[in-house]
Amino acid sequence: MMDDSIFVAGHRGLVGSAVVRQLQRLGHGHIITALRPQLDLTEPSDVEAFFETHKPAQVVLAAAKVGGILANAERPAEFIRDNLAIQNNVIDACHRHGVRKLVFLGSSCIYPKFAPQPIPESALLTGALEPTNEAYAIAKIAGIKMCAAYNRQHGTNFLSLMPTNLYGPGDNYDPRGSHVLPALIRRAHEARMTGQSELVVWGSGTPRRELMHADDLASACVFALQRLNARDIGECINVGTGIDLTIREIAETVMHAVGYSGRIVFDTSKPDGTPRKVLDVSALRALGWTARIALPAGIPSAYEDFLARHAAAPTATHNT
Ligand code: GFB
Repeated sequence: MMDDSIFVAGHRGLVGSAVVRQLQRLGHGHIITALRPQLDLTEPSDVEAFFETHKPAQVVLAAAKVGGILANAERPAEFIRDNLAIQNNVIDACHRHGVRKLVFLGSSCIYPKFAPQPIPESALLTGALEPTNEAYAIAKIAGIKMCAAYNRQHGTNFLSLMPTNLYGPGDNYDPRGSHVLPALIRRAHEARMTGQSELVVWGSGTPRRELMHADDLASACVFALQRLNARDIGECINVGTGIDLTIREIAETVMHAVGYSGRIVFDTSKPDGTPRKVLDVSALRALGWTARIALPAGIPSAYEDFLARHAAAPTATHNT
């Protein structure tokens, strides 16, 4: 694997940048990346020309249109259109250009809103989805099924990894578009800097979320590149910590890391989303991989990244 060329699609995003860092740490010498002006992954002809030129041996598809609960709820058309286009183009190109292994990344929101907890992979397509992110989830489910169909019909080795909610360096801190952890880091920071007595937290504070550092997902991606094959797993495999907290507890953990000690107030005009979605991570653990970065240890590095790079300029949500 270390000699293969690896195309990391979405290398400027939270996940892709972590995968590149991990590969570089391991001394991998042939990492292929492309910036959006040179390669628009939603354009079939761009993707075709890129694969023809670079002929990657392996691919990590970390490019996706992603966002938090509000972005998903407000712009479902963009989430389903862009994600279907990106994955259709890349998955098909991987087959036509003989890519040895593809790691496709989905999300824990592919599972039904009221799935058994912790959620096993077998819960896929057993119930209705959470409405706030249904469009995104349908696109990701289509990606899983497309990889499985190609494996079945063409004998490809396309693996679908389903990570839980992620955070870390390179995150999106846009107040309306971001996921909960970067949103709270930013808001707690601003509350501290401006001496506010209250921190606004969306929803009721009772939903539970499992949060994993992007470096842990990157380590799982490298593990998959090195050690996993599609025939050894089902149609998808969960990647998470197996531990979740309430939104209130997550807010308190962020406040501690940021050094802010005001009062939490809940804005119940904002959606709660799925009540709980902690992943059953026993399948990947049995194959030899576990997450290592506990939330209290991971948040300070995310906060440092926010201070260094994002305090003034929010990143775009489209990570291609
Ligand atoms: O990370 P998040 O936006 O998305 O988290 P999901 C939403 C939860 O955090 C809800 C609460 O319970 C919100 O009420 N929350 C509290 C906040 N304060 C905030 C805040 O300031 N910003 C945000 N964003 N939430 C995502 C999907 O669902 O899960 C994506 O939207 C993706 O498609 C991801 O699948 C894994 O966890 O609800």
